[in-house]
Amino acid sequence: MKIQAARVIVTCPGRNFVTLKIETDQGVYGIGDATLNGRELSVVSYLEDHVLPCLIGMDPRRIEDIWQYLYRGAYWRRGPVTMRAIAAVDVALWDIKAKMAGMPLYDLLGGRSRDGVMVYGHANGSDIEETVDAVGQYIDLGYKAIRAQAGVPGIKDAYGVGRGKLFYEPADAALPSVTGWDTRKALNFVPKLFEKLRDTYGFDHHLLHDGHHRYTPQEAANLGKMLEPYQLFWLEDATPAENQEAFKLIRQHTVTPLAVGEIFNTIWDAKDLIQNQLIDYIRCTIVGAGGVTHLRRIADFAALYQIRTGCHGATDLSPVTMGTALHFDTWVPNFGIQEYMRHTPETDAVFPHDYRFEKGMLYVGDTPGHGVDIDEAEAAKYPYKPAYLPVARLEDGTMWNW
Ligand code: CS2
Ligand code: MG
Repeated sequence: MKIQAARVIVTCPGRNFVTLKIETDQGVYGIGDATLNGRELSVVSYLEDHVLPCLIGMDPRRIEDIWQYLYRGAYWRRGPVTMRAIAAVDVALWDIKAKMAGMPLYDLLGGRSRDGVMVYGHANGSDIEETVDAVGQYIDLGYKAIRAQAGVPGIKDAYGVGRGKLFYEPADAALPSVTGWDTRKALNFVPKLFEKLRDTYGFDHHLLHDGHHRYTPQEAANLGKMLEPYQLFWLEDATPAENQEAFKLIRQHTVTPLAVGEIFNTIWDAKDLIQNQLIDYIRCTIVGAGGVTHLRRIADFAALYQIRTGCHGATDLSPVTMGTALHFDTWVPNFGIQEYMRHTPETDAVFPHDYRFEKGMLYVGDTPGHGVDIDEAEAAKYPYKPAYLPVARLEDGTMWNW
């Protein structure tokens, strides 16, 4: 069996997605996601110019060997571009293997560990009142877990506040827009949001919050401590994690569970955090961290330390990643939660899929493979449009972490 052709498809049904399609000489094809928000075309070039020519003629059944070939063989290891290109190939190959086996991917991975996958949605508003209403809407839709973010008085376009209900799309301008940040204001405000949420809805639902890399370790420790009475499911990206040791300080001061990893690319980004038990949830996902082959390695390592998964699932992760992640979540023994931001109807039409939402859970279907396809005629209707994530500056103009 041989890989006969491989193509990259770029489409923008409301936002940009980069998709890889690998075709075999036996008529079976596989689909992988290679989207890197705001830097999409760099992965297109990496794949088209440097990866796809090597793949032609290879045996698509040798997933592990092809993964190692692309990882070790590049000599230049890791990084978001390389690892997304590897992820796209890896996911397309798992799709092919599962289709050939006539099995849904979760079966090939080892079978079901659970019936459905608990997800969390994003509730946001321009102030506390709007966010409280938005959380109520998610509760009405049956969600068991909800992430809450609100506009902070005095901060221009605080992180996580969208324009519409149920959808949130930060990459929204042809050049990065400038947002603001002020840690003092946020620290005074965020605990009040969660106090109001617990007063209004009680403690039956899981509540989550994303710090989006904005706090120093000391500030993050302070926030975690102040949030303890509200029993969060997790506080995410409380401080940047390039220096994994930074989490030690947070950990020493608070029992609020910590989650990190949406921008990690390999197990090496998480090694110290995991083996020192500095986090509770690892947020790497399929497209960001080298596909099923590598994410499985990270999850198994995390399981040794009772750390659970919490795959990133924002809208910049295409339905191909979402579908594959759901198969992974259905199998992985140390599953925690799955982030789920709904895609627009245009995106859903480009990527027909068989997963479905019911009462706060997502369920994978039984179609052989990962259950997500691409309608190329639909995709062709939406050409690429440059769109960047915002940047953040402090009041005095200093660049900060968006
Ligand atoms: C976020 C994302 O979903 C999350 O937790 O941190 O919205 C993130 O900002 C985007 O995926 C960036 O592309
Ligand atoms: Mg996040």
